[in-house]
Amino acid sequence: MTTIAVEDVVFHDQALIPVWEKVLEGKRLDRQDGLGLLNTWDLTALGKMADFVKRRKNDAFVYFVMNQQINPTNLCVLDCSFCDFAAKPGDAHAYEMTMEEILGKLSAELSEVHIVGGLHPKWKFEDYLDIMRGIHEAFPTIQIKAWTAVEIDWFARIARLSIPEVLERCREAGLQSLPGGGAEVFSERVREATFKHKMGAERWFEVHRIAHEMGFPSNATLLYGHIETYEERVDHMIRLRQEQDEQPGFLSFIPLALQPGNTGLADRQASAIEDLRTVACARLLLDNFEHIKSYWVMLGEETASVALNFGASDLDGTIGEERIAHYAQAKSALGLARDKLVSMIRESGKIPAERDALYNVKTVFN
Ligand code: V47
Repeated sequence: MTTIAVEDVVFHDQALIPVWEKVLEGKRLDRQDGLGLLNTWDLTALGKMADFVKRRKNDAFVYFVMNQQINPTNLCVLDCSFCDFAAKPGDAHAYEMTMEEILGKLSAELSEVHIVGGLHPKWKFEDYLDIMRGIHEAFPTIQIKAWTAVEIDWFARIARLSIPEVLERCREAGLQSLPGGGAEVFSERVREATFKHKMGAERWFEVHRIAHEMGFPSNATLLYGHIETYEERVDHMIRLRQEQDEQPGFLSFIPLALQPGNTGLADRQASAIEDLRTVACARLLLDNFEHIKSYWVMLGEETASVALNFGASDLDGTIGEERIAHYAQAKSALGLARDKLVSMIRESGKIPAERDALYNVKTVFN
């Protein structure tokens, strides 16, 4: 374990000192502490604090996975204002992937396929199961991380099944874990204003709790950089921490920076400073989460690399091709090669570790 003496961190923002003392004593941070972290301009001290906690948890390792994202359709019955990806029947950008197209994007060297898409107005639960079955049959070694809580809830409604029944059918089709999307911001105010036809926090937590009870690990996200307040960001993280105490099962937390595109929700993407504060705050508040992801697709490669010294311990993966952020005009590449991820991690002074979807380490690049 790496240790840092108190005097190793020079504080220009004196308000951070009591927070740092708590960190050193291993005490849990509270809402006020979280707000102090999000409001600080003392980025150097903040980064050191978050990196200290990151090292205490996972030493100098930063993880990544050889993965491919599949967004099988963008047809969606919802109308969330932050989403440029969703389409209605007849829209020029509406699409549905065939099984052949999906399989054509996969190869046996991948460890994970991450599947998430729209709530298609016509597809049946069987159609979604067929996607997993088809992948699992063709590539049995690729682990399937699929469907947000919103989709699981949708399957339950269209198939008239309970959540445990839906998840059991998904397990039979090859599902191994759930991604963390659909969480957005657990604030009723934000939900009313930006995604009022989508499930709220209670149902999101219910689906994840059932998944965890049934042995499916999952992730959790936060969509930030739009109309949410710092208080709402912090409350979101604290609520996740509480759930992880009660029913553990979250593998990683992923702050998602809004890609404004044509959403009209923000004039510009959150700044790099804002991104780094959010990642660091998450690392320091979420003491029971093993990993904070630096999602390069939405942060951009540069900020994502810097975030590896602000508490992040995971870069997600090669991705292959992602459409949700890119329909909202994300400037990042569509996919990155393994070598690129390794060099981004090395350049940050960390040790690259290739993992599978469940964080089993495959190769350490010393
Ligand atoms: O739930 C939609 C978000 C999420 C935009 O679990 C947007 O490992 C930014 O959940 N700008 C889906 N974000 C993606 C997701 C995810 C991503 C990476 C890793 C994992 C994981 C999960 O994307 C949605 C929504 O919150 N989203 N539109 C946008 N314009």
